[in-house]
Amino acid sequence: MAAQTLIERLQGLKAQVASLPSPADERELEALRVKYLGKKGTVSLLSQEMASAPKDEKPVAGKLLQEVRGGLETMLEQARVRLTREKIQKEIEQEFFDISLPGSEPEFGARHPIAAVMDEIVDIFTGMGFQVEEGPEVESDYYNFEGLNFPAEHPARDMQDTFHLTNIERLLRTHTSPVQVRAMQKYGPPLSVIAPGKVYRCDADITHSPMFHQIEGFTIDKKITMGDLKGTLQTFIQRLYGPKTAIRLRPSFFPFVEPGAEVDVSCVICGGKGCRVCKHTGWLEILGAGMIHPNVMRASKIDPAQWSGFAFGMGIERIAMLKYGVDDIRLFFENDLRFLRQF
Ligand code: FA5
Repeated sequence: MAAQTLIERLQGLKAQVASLPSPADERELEALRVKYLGKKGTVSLLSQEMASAPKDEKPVAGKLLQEVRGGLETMLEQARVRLTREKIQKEIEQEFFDISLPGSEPEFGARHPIAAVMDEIVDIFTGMGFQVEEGPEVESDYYNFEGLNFPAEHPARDMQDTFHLTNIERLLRTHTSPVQVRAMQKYGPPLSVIAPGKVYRCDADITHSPMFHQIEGFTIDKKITMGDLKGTLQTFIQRLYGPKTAIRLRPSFFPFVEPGAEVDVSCVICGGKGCRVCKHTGWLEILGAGMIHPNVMRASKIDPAQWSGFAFGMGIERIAMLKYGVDDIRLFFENDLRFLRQF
């Protein structure tokens, strides 16, 4: 029998492909693809033969080859779509989803009570026109003490037990007051600043923590008096604890203010009648304050003959303890969820 021509073989292949059963699964699909369209597949081998086919056969053979390849590709693609659909359908039928089962409730986080109280206080002061400033927690001796009128060797330095770093000039700031000097030097007067942040002291018991938070505030302008200080603090306290809360100022000493004062609020627990929390005095001490010392102004090249200002600083944990009736400061830092979930 004479050898078949390329055209005859292509016609045979075309008939064979037309009667191929559609593949039953993905393995069969892949086997068909390799058998006909793979690198060494029938279609590829026949297309290589095209080069040596007689010239007059080439147009017919080329057309046949295209029809065979096109037909195969269409058939395989349709099979792939059908198999994928069947697979998904099977999965849907097999999967059992009980819509009556209760869902798992997502856990929601919340602001830490200290962060929430800080935000509330900062909000009250920004509402009165104060701008927010921050300073570094690793501070120089100059900003933490010297520039605040604590000369070297001055006994007032012992009022705040300091964590010194290996370099004697560097320390963990013991209060937010250094931001006073930094902000005065940066902006000059007139100026109203509120400075929240972390501070550190070598101190630990149920009302003292080695790391705690303070908020500093100060205003410098022409003719600022103690009356402005008292009015500002009274407005702040009444917004924080309610309109019936009273404040009183008692003389006190801080090197960077003159005169200096401790500020008490009428007890937020008993309303001033006297209870265990206020030790039956009716008052709670919450912050230090005073008129900015002329030496602090001079350190920032501000002329105390022209400008005057008040400053105050408060411990946030103490304010939060009073606000929420918490009697041990350590609870704020243990991060026990049973405690934190109560806020
Ligand atoms: C100061 O730190 C002054 N810088 C405040 C000030 C600013 C006075 C501006 C005048 C003008 P004092 O050392 O009293 O002051 O601390 C202020 C508050 O920080 C205290 O009333 C207390 O609430 C809080 N505090 C102090 N030490 C601790 C501690 N170890 N743990 C938690 N809170 C503390």
